Amino acid sequence: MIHKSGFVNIIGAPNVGKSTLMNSLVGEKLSIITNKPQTTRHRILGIINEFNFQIIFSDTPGMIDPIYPMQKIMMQYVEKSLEDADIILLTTEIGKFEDVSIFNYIFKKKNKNVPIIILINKIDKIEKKYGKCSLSHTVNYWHRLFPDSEILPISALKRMNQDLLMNKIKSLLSNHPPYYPKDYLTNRAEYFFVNEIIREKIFFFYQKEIPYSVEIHTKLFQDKNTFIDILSYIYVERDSQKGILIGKKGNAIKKLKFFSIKSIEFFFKKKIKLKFFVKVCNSWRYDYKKLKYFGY
Ligand SMILES: Nc1nc2c(ncn2[C@@H]2O[C@H](COP(=O)(O)OP(=O)(O)O)[C@@H](O)[C@H]2O)c(=O)[nH]1
Ligand SMILES: [Mg+2]
Repeated sequence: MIHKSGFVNIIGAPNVGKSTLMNSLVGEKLSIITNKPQTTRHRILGIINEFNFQIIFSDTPGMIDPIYPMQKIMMQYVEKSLEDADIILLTTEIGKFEDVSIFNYIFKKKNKNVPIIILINKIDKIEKKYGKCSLSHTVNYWHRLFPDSEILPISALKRMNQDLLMNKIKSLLSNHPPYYPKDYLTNRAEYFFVNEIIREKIFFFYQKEIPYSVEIHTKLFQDKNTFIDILSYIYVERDSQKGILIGKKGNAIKKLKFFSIKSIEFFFKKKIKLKFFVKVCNSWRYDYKKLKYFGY
């Protein structure tokens, strides 16, 4: 039997729908999604296994010009995923015309023969907001930048053209044995998803710099048969942020806990006991040592 396998890496600007796309392709919510940029901080693998193929998707942080150390590390993940890709899904959205310097960068970093598929996402918005001509505008713009690449309009949210995309990917895969055991869905451990789910809730419930200043570190994840016992530390960068996170009479953190539990229970399909500790870790985003401690 011929087995095909390969790394399909999703890259693109912040907020274009990379995480939504990976989750919808894999059929599991592995990556968190918010309407704010720079939600995804790590590279996350999502694996599809069939008897004759294995596709390893990578969701990556949005491409930006990095300013502080955490962003620099985030961009190293993007760089790495340009280097090890077998297929690149360069994702953008309808009506978006990005800076050309990004593409020069992609060409410089990627391997010569690696095909790029350009995905123009969010085409479900055509009728409502943009009108049909905007799609042809966007397609033309990308075609000029990448004349050799296939361009596919999709909607990750509404799963439009997903079959077309999957067929295209399969046709480009090379013969190769599986890279991961065939029951693997991701490269991440359970506590990683706990961290990410809590972080997603923080993006929803808190404003301004709070979500960007927060890091979660799950110290305990113990499956006790009838429930899972979890202890998560929430780190903020300053004392004042600790107050905001906890809120008046602890109301804010109670709400955070309630909705985190709901989502974690949904993810693991099991009852959860969750405990939070809020701690201050001064300016951790700017400190390579602390970033390393947090797994960056
Ligand atoms: N209308 C529409 N919205 C989408 C689509 N895909 C993603 N979004 C929204 O775009 C926002 C950013 O999505 P996300 O997957 O987090 O983008 P990422 O930063 O590129 O990973 C979220 O509010 C998504 O719900 C789509 O196909 N159509
Ligand atoms: Mg993302």
